[in-house]
Amino acid sequence: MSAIGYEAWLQYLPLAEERQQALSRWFGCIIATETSEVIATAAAELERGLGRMLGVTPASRSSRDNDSGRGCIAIGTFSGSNPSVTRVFGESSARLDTGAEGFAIRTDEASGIIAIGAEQPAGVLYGVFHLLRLIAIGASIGELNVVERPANAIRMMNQWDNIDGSVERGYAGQSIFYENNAIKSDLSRVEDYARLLASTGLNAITINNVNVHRLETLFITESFLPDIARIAAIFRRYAIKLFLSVNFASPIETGALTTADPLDADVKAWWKAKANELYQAIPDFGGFLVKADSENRPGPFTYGRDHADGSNMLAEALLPHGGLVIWRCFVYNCKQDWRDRKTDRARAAYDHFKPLDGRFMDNVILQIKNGPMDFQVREPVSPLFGALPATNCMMEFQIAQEYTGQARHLCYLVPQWKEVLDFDTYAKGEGSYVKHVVDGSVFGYKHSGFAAVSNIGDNMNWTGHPLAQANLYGYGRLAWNPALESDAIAEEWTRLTFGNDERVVRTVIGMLMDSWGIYESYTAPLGVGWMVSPNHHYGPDVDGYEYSKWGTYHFSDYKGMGVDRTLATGTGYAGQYQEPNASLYGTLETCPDELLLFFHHVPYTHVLHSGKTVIQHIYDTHFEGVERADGLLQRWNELEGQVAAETFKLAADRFAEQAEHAREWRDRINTYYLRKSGINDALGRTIY
Ligand code: GCV
Repeated sequence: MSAIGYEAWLQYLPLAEERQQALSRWFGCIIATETSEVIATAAAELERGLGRMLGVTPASRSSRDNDSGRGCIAIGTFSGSNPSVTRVFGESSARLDTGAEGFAIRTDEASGIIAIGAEQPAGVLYGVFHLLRLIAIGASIGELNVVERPANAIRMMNQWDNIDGSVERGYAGQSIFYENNAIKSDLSRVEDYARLLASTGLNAITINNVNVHRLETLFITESFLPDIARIAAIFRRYAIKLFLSVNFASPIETGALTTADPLDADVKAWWKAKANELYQAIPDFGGFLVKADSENRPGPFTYGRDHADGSNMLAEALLPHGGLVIWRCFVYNCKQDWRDRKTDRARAAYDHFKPLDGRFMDNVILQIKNGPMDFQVREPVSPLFGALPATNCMMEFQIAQEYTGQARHLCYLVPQWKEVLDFDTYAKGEGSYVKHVVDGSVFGYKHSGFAAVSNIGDNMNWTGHPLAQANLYGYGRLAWNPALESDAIAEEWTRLTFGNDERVVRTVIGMLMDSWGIYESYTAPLGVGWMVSPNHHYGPDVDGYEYSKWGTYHFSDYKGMGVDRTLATGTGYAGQYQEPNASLYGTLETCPDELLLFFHHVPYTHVLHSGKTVIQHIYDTHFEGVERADGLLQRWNELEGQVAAETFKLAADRFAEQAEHAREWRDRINTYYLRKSGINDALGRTIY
């Protein structure tokens, strides 16, 4: 029993004695002959992991000098200097489909070697984490013949950390990178974070908030670059490339120029010089992430230029160095008039970027949020996926639970992300799934992949809610392989974190898998979204954003609710999808229940496919949601004594808060709709 905390899923709990003995015959020594620092990281991880699980640390060898009398584990690149790796994979390594970053693991009974081989050191590191994971979850390793390669080339984390130590939408404490307007001098925690990320297969990180404020604008200047280079060096040891969010108005805000016009010759020259300086400090620098013309951030619109002009200018500067520009599509009018029912925030990303398809340079990638609004508990998939055949695209998820309970409610998001990834865009006929748009295969993108907003902070358990670690872990695993099932990922995480006690494992997986549905049932109904308190976004406030400028409305009146986004009578958003999705969503009769109010304004008496009226659905789900939130607390309480006391208490307090808070959601929403509609609950339950 150990606390879910700092070690997260890399606890390497000691195995049962019998298994330790059975395994020890394979681990007489660790043979790593190459000098690469990533391979050194991999070898150190093997020592640590095997040492803890087996109770004895295998000796390290830099050549095949096996005096242990037992088998050994050999790690290295296929073309490297490790003869044991070559012996096991032989000529066949050329035919192993590992790609640049994948790996192969093979057990060779004849030589007594388990070999981990890869094209590149990064693959060796991923292979080591994979083998340690197999051992920890109880898999057999006697006849391993594994070949894995990541589906996505870019597997990135986005930190929304600020130099003052705060984290935008952070629910797990302060930044691990910054404090008091400086980069921390002790970065040991950053190293431990790099290790966690690499263990799930991530290979890129942006270390500052996309809202780049005054001091963070200076990250690309000599005031900060030496410290940024220190951070890059840490991530490099874990095969993770460092990116920075940059301020589009940097030429002005650093005091160099009076314009940031992307077509201005001085501006172009300034960014080119900047890129040279950056690559001198960090030779493997990844590139820029840019939020422009969005939520009051500067951008090319100021100069009458468009987003292709803006991103291409930066891309030209980075091109000679192999750098990338990741340009966010979260661009919409945040000063909308709520009286105007034709302007639709959901349309904005597509309306801005679809006409620009084909105009972006090869080293620009558009980063698109999974839905058209903003990380709601339920929204449709962004219609931009599949609509940009000639522009590199990548996915943006949010691991931080901004609208899904803020690490106080349990909401395992992997099933939601899976639904997005498995959505068929029909971009090139049936089977053009989002996961294949973002892995680049549908349109043959040059660069593509995944990004997500992190959910970590300096809380000792990283994520605030101990079970929110499952989202961090699950994101990395999905970025590596979107075909993994949600429950399989939940099971891996649970076993790695809690050990292999079947009762604990089954209970935790069940709770994780039910949690998204539970959260959805007591919050905003049928895909309409929001209904949260303005600004901090925690807790219910049905009309909190109803008369605001943010473009997030539910339009409830005494007769009905929902947003008419049809082509015929509404904003036309449904028409941004390709057929058959456009008709599916645009037609009242075929629109799936869970998204009904996203696409249609209907009377409260409208009958859903489920057979219930909208109003009765609202009442029923909100009453059930509270019961099921109570159920989470009860299920957790049954694990008392089975889970480390500290973890048990931390989570129990949060489950109690969730159950209590679910009541607040239920009563506010049910009361609001009873008062608006005047229609009583068919079951006569208490509504205020
Ligand atoms: C980083 C939402 C969030 C903002 C966030 C923004 C974005 O609006 O509430 O905090 O800003 O999305 O993704 O840029």
